[in-house]
Amino acid sequence: MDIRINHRHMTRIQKDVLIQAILLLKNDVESVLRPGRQKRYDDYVQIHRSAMGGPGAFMPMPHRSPLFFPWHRVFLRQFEQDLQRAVSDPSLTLPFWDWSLEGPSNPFTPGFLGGNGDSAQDQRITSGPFASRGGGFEVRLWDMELGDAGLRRELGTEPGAHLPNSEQVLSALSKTPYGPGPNSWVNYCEGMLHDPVHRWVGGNMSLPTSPNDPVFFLHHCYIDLLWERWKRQHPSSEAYYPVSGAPGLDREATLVFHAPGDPAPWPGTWTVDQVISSEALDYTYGLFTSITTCTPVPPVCDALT
Ligand SMILES: [Cu+2]
Repeated sequence: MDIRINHRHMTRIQKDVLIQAILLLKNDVESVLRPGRQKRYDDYVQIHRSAMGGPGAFMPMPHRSPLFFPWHRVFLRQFEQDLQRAVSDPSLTLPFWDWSLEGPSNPFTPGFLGGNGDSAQDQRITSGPFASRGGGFEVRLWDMELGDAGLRRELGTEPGAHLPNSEQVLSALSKTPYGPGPNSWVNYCEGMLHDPVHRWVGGNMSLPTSPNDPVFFLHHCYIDLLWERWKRQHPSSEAYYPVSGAPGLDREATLVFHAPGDPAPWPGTWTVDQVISSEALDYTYGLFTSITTCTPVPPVCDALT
């Protein structure tokens, strides 16, 4: 069982292996969707873009829909397993970014995901392993074709964008049922927790091609954790809705990662029902196990509970 942890509990070696794996997917591992024209990392950008609309969009859509949690769960797990294969290290796991914590939770450091964009360079980031100059991660922006180079961020500048605080997270977690309706768990979490973080990071994270920024995966990992936490908090609520009778959206629906006639990005298919438990995909989160991954710094450990 793979155990995902908060990025700030990762060792230096774990961070280095994660960065190395991301760079391998970006620069070396061949694409499945468009071999010879992009790399494996770009496949994930392409898949996510097609999940947001436009030509070749997947139907039904996994955004603004009950499919939001299950679809992203499979997407992240496939990426995580590609990372593991890239470095032949099955102990590698995706870390999560708990953006409701301040200070040392910030993953935008030169030694990890790199910093903010430079306004003098069209918001391109200039530090860390994914910087446009001196980094190893040339973001040839995948839109419909590979385009402009350089990863962009504009931290905290979009009006109204914010990082939700812990009270807002707790308030969201109190919402039932799973769906439907604007005040349901899935819609409230997507709109009130997930969306503002994309907009707060800004740059590439504000676009349908948001996985161009590796922080996408740490952000969504925390969103995935919150679904697990919500299920534990509301054991008598259905973990997913609609339960049945809504083709394409109910528990029997097969999650869609490619348009009909296009190549599949990976072998195998999953129904919603098969991914409602993270353990069924062979991973869990450190804070739901007895395994303590916490370094003995009291504020950090407190934040885990
Ligand atoms: Cu998404």
